Amino acid sequence: MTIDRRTFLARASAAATATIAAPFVGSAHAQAPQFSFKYAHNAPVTHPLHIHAAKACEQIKEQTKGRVVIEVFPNNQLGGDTDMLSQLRSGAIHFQTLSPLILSTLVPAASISGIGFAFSNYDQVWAAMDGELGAYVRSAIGTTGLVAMEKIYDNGFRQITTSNRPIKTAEDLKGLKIRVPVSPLWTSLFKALGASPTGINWADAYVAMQSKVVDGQENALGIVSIAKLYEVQKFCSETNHVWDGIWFLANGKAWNSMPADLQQICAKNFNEQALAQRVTNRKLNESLESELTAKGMVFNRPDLPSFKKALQRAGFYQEWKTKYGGEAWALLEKRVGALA
Ligand code: X2X
Repeated sequence: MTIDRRTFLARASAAATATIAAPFVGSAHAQAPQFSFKYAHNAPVTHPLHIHAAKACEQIKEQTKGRVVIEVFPNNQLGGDTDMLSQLRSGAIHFQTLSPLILSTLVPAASISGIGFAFSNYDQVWAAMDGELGAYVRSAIGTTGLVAMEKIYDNGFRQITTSNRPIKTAEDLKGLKIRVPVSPLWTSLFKALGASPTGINWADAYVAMQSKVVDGQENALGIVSIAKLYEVQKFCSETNHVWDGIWFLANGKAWNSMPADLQQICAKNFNEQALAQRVTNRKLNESLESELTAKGMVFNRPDLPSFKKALQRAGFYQEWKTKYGGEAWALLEKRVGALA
């Protein structure tokens, strides 16, 4: 039997409703939770994002003595990233973890942390995201009815993989059919580099590579390994072209339905696990080159200045500086130096 996506989603959401109702019909001793929330995300269950976020949810249940119960739907069970974002806005789900670049389809300012070749190391990243730039973006998120937790999780520095050729200089990107997440900035970045990008949700990315709709993609090595992209990709070029984070987002109405003491317990656990996840995730990303080489991937270290020069020539930085505005751009450049 085959199940189409719509049927699958309908079943998944019926199952979700049933699970949420369960405590009410359970043993006489079981306290019904006061707040039953759904949290959905795109990561496989072995990814550090899931492991740490699920731990935060368990601890929240424990520390609120069962008053707040958050059920986790990993691995795109409730749809792709942009579908989940719609559900988060409507209140069909209550929490989502999401890349700032994809969030920019709703909050344009959010993608600023993903400007190509901006951050060169994690010290710069955390100084910006735990500092003024992060605060600027969180306040923009707040104006849309969503709430972002203070500490952003780490997806990592992204690398380009392809099935057909190593990317050694910006020239090698010319005409490359590459999958990028659904985000105007990502599409703009790869167009400016001469590639031919297509925005595809992560939920559909593997199939796009397998069926050769695209020849390449870009992601941190943790995802490349966990999603077994080595089955459909051969070359890995260590461009580190974009640092990508993962905001922990709440539907504002659901969040504000909780009294302050419960909000505090939730925020504390989400933020503490973010700090722990940053460590786990970085170790994972930095440890995978030899494992992926053993699986058949061929690594190379590209000529990075050629990419930044190509972007400057294409007017990429100037264009995005105008879009974000001088205030936001100054907060970024304060941490990474002059870009344009
Ligand atoms: O969609 C992607 O490539 C991923 C998994 O890295 C994100 O979550 C942005």
